[in-house]
Amino acid sequence: MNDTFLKACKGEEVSHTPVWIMRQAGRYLPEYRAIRGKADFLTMCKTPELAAEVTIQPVDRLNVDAAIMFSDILIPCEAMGQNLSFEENRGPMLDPVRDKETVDKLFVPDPEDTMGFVMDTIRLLRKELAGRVPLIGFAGAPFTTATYMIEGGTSKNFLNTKMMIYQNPALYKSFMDKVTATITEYLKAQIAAGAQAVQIFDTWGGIFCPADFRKHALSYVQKIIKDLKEWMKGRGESVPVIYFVGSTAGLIEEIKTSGADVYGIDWKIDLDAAIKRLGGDVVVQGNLDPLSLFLPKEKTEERVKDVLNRGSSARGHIFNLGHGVVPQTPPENVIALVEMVHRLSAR
Ligand code: 1CP
Repeated sequence: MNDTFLKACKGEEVSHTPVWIMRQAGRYLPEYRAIRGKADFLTMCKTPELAAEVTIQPVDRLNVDAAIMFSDILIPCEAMGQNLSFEENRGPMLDPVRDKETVDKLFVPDPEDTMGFVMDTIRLLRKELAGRVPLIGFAGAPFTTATYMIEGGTSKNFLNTKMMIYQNPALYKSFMDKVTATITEYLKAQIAAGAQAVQIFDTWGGIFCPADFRKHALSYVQKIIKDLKEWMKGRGESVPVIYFVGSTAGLIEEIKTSGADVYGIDWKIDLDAAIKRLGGDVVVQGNLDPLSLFLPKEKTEERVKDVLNRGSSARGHIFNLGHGVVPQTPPENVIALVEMVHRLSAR
């Protein structure tokens, strides 16, 4: 049983720095593309056997210290009553939520009834992994999830989202209350099904100035984490919560108040500087630039050493990229990265 990841989340001593890779199950792996060639993305998410298979692929191939269940942050949007599809090469498409009538039609779903396939995937994975590595569950943060729901897909400047926030704050709040309740119940269901850590992805949190981030994004994350912690306490459990925000550098003092056990840091700030601003006695995850995997191997290794050195000033460090691995990355470079982290951090 490899528990270095869970130990590091708790700030306990470990024999090496654990490493996993955001988006480790995905298109850069030929074995993922082979399955994806036969099934569309949503079918893969909704078929526990397929979702479990692609979750385990990077564990086999890369020797990472944690598995992250294969799914997507937009699954709860469909469960709330919104139309969701993934168009080839266009990414996610949703019917935009922009007025009160549409918000009123959304509901807070029972996760087992509407997203039971996710919990089935988790239960299957716990059996198949059999303690080999811990399993991470996840959800999008309310704000990041809401941007897709409001824009109807991905966005460059989030105009419709900010228009709703600035012009109709009451509507935004009532919408976010529903999204927040949905994600809270969804994460509880994942933990009850066997997720051993959960990560909240706030990929787009960095599009705000800090004051707006606190009010319109962070406050909802704080509520989720507080609810989760109280609920876990009642069950005698303490599953680590990781909070990842894109464009972390401008928001370090903010994420410090999130209540998370582990802070995900992107690559646009030196890890030791982030740790210092977080107060030092913290657990961090990150933060190699994903495109460092295109450098010559010895240059990548220099950067890995540098991240490990900087990370050593924290109570705990989980090695990861500063964001997801890109589809063009050669798998052998990702394998080499994991090997480097293990070798260079061996105590
Ligand atoms: O065509 C395909 O095969 C689909 C590509 C794909 C994949 C592999 C999508 C569509 N989602 C996923 C899986 C996924 N998404 C995981 C799997 C677990 C793992 O990490 O291995 C996870 C954790 C996510 C989370 C996710 N989805 C985020 C947050 C993390 C991040 O990368 O910032 C976001 C923003 C999404 C939305 C989404 N889903 C898919 C795409 C292409 C996108 C991004 C669209 C955009 O750029 O706005």
